[in-house]
Amino acid sequence: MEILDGKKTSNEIREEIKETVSAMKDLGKRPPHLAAVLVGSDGASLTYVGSKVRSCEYVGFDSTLIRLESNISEEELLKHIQDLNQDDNLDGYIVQLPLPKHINEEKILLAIDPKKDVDGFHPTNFGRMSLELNAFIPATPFGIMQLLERYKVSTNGKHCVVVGRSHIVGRPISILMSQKGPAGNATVTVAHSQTENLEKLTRSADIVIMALGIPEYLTADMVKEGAVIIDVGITRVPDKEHPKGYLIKGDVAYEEVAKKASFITPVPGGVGPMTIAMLLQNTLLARQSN
Ligand code: BQF
Repeated sequence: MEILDGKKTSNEIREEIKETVSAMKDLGKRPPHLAAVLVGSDGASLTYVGSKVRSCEYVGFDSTLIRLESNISEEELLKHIQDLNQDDNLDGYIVQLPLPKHINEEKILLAIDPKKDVDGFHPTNFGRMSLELNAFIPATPFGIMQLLERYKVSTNGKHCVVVGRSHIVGRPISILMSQKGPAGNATVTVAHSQTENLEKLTRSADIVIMALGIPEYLTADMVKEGAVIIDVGITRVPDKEHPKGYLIKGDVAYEEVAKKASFITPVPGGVGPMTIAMLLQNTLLARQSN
């Protein structure tokens, strides 16, 4: 069993980006600039945005955090989006999800200029990715592809079962894994809450990608000997023993599944840190196309 170390790999990618930025600055060019919009003060969202901003600083990017009250109207938020679209000093920006319930996420994502949509959530980027055109690829699927590629995990002709069909992880990773190219060429099945006989499906898989959000759902009896296991889950489970008051659990019963796996991502330290690194990569790409 080999651990797909997302912490180590994301640090390597960050170093690569840092060197590129340093070379840009040496040539007198402006560094990449990322902005993040955070509406409200959900604990997890604050943590995520915080690590994005800190990562920007680490690699030498400019960053701007725009914090807005949770009761902001959709109309007001759209005004901020228009300003960001028109800001020539900004290469890309993200709107941290989830948004408060009174705001229509789809409407907000549609308003983002696809050229600045470094999260890759705009339909234009989703469509372009699906058609194998240049596009911003959503950071989590992009991170999973990088892990598979850098660890030379063989995906060619393999059966990949993706559990979960979200627009941000499950659906896009299913598309990428079936496309031509490195970490692609897999035969992909998308499973979800309505799938019948899921255990039979996951047992037949060479690669299982869990993006369900149910802690420790995938158990050892559900996987084939030698399978590759990618765990996208990150659920905060209350735990009094822990200083923060919670523990982070993946969708995989790690200890038992690891014994059967050829490769496995840990939680924390697997897919999560890769997500941050690929957001930086997308921002660098946005800067390079300006
Ligand atoms: C780790 C996210 C659900 C909903 C909105 C490192 C992150 C997570 C875990 C992180 C996530 C999840 C992010 C670890 C960003 C990934 O060490 O395991 C980093 O910051 N993520 C987000 O911005 O929004 C989310 C999950």
